[in-house]
Amino acid sequence: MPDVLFILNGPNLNLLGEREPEIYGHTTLAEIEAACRKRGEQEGFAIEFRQTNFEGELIESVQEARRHAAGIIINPAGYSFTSIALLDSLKMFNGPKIELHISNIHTREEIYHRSLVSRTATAVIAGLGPLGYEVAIGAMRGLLGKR
Ligand code: CA2
Repeated sequence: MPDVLFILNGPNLNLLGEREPEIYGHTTLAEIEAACRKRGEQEGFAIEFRQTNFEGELIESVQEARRHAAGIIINPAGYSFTSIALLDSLKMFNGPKIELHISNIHTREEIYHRSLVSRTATAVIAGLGPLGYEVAIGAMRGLLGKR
């Protein structure tokens, strides 16, 4: 049975490719999901890819990951900076957790500089654009060991 990776996406990421291409590019979330599935297959992972605009739903996915996933890749979007509840849920996940941002949050306005989620993340990827997702999947293979 392949290891399962949960790839979780927070609010507004369903609009990727439609607005603010100068920050987030032209790639849609569906295209990112397709690339993740392809890379996941190459790395021997089963991919569970989700997006939600609801904080509680994101937390429920993290809780579900405790039972089913070897690792979590999460783009918490706006909840990165506000949600202690999301931070608490991630703290209870024992496997590797990669926090991912498409943009480089540190070159943006100050409100995007202090991610709460980073306090529990194994690693943080920011600024690689959609490629960051594939880099994170490759890194998970290293963190979890060989197939
Ligand atoms: O760069 C990222 O991936 C972010 O997590 C995206 C979040 C932002 O709050 C973080 O600071 C960085 C915002 C996602 C908003 O998504 C949009 C998608 C299309 C158009 C406009 C916003």
